[in-house]
Amino acid sequence: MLDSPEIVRGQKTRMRLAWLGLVWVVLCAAAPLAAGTLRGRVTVLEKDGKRAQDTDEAVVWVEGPKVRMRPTGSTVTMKSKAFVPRVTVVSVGGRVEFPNQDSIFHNVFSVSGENRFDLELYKKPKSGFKVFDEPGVVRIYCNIHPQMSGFVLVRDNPFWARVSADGSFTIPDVPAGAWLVKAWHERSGEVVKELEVPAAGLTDVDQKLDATGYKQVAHKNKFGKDYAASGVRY
Ligand SMILES: [Cu+2]
Repeated sequence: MLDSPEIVRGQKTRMRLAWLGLVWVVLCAAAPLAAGTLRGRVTVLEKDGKRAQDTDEAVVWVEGPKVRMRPTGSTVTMKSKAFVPRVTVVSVGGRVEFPNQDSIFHNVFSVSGENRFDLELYKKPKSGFKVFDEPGVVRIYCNIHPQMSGFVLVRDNPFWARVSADGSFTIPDVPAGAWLVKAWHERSGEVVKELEVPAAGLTDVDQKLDATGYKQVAHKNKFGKDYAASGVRY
């Protein structure tokens, strides 16, 4: 028995839909996420009008894109009464180890908002760690030696880069979209640019950081007191 014209039409429509569905699935699997590379240059300007010698301690990052990522940590060594490296970048959930390689006590701590912590006193060969759960700029100090200071930058996506000594930076695979691009150096603070990042990326993301107004001020110890007044000696 022959099918009626309505049944044939219905079968054809179903087949066409099935084909369209298949084409859609193949296209989705084949098309990479639209993402491009951000390139640019950071200039840190000092009081004397010259460029900073430590431009490589500046960091550029993209705020906005949400991606799943495995936490990445780092190590900051306390060595010769200094944090090495002075500036570290980790992801949210990243663990930072703080080994003390000096034969004297150090006490790394921070009072930076939700990321505050205090690892108390230890010396070589002991180590301590902190897991950073909030994005932001975390200032780290030693409660014994006021001259020891450093920074942990906690980011909630992988789209960041340390700036090279010549000021250049490259952030690959930034998803296309409208994002905030921030550049930071400890003596200038942040500058923000709102950028529309196309799938082809951008090559001229230049940022000027003004460190001309920077003044070094004494910070407090973990008790919120002046170091000299605390009476702590080790
Ligand atoms: Cu110390």
